[in-house]
Amino acid sequence: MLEKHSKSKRKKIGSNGNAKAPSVLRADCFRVLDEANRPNQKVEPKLSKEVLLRMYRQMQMTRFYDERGMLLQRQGRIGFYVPSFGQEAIQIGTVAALKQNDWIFPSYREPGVFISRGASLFDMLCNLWGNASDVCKGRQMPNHYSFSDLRLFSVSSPISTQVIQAVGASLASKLRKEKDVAITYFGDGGTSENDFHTGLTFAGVMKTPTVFICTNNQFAISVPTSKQTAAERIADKAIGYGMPGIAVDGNDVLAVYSATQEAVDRARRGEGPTLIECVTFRMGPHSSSDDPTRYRDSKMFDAWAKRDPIQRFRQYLEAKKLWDQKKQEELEKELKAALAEAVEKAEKEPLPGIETLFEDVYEHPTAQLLRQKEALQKEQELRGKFENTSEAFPL
Ligand SMILES: Cc1ncc(C[n+]2csc(CCOP(=O)(O)OP(=O)(O)O)c2C)c(N)n1
Repeated sequence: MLEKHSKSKRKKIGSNGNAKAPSVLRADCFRVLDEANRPNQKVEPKLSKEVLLRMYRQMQMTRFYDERGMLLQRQGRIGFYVPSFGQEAIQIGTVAALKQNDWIFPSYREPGVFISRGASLFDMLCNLWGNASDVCKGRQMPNHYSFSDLRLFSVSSPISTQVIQAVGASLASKLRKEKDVAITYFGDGGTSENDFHTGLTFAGVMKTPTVFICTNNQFAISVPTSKQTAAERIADKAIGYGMPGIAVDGNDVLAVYSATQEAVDRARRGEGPTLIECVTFRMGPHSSSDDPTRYRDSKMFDAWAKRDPIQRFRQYLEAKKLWDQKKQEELEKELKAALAEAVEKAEKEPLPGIETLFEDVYEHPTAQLLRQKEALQKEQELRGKFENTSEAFPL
């Protein structure tokens, strides 16, 4: 598949020849589902019923989690949220192609990667509140989850930092003769960062077992991809790094799965890295602080709304007689109840104690830190003594 979609053959391949309706997706993207959501049987992955239904469930949970995250922020219950509306197929399709021991280096817009790897909703929500049960004790930004036991590396805010981290981890895996692959996720904006160039150069030269997933959602906050690069497509950049590159319909979970599976298999066989560009559209704001109506034409949104990855996959499952309205209603009820329970529990958690400011960095705190801790404790005692009196903060 990777060879078939290489640049030289791109014009001949078209869109697998099976798309009848016009698409907002470029014709050179690899896809399994056509615009009427019918599979191209020549490239349809052979997945069991259990796997297909699990993927659907995880996509749906990701959507509900994002909806809840945005609502919690709008209600003033959490401070900030980064939704991934419309990008569910990329998150779930890629993780489905991994083994549990493979390393994952996500960006901040991948709740579905955490959900499908097996992170608990409660633990994820504790990060949104930055409470005492949050593994980072509120020191990370919201949406910056971290699950070392699941080989889910903590999210970095500076974009594309995770690219070089993934290359390092996969090089270590190669040197130790382990078979674990590393996968990393970044946006179209992230490809303009030096870390992208450094990471892919190094991966190509060292033939590391790395899979690079570029989620091309067509915007880096308000900057369109056309201002990010003059390249015809981001996948073409792979040629310069000496690795295969493929552009995939990012709203087609089966296409994302197949392309990732092929790249993961190559990496595990010792044949080196792959760059996969998943073409999609950011259906929501950049974050809860953003208003995309100020810089985006609503027509773009409307066109991509017709390609909702969850609806498309649902139609595919229904055609296979694996899904129906009754099952949908049961699933929605079950997932929303699980989410509501986790929200209720996470919201009740206390905030981290102020003493935690001094913990977890040094095994033996420095004298200066100890002095600061003592000063803070004295201050707190004073505040307690003068609480609710004007003497606490004399003007
Ligand atoms: C090195 C760096 N520069 C700038 C920023 C500010 N910033 C945060 S998100 C973002 C846009 C990133 O866009 P993209 O990589 O396309 O990913 P997306 O947000 O669309 O998922 C920018 C510029 C940052 N976090 N790090």
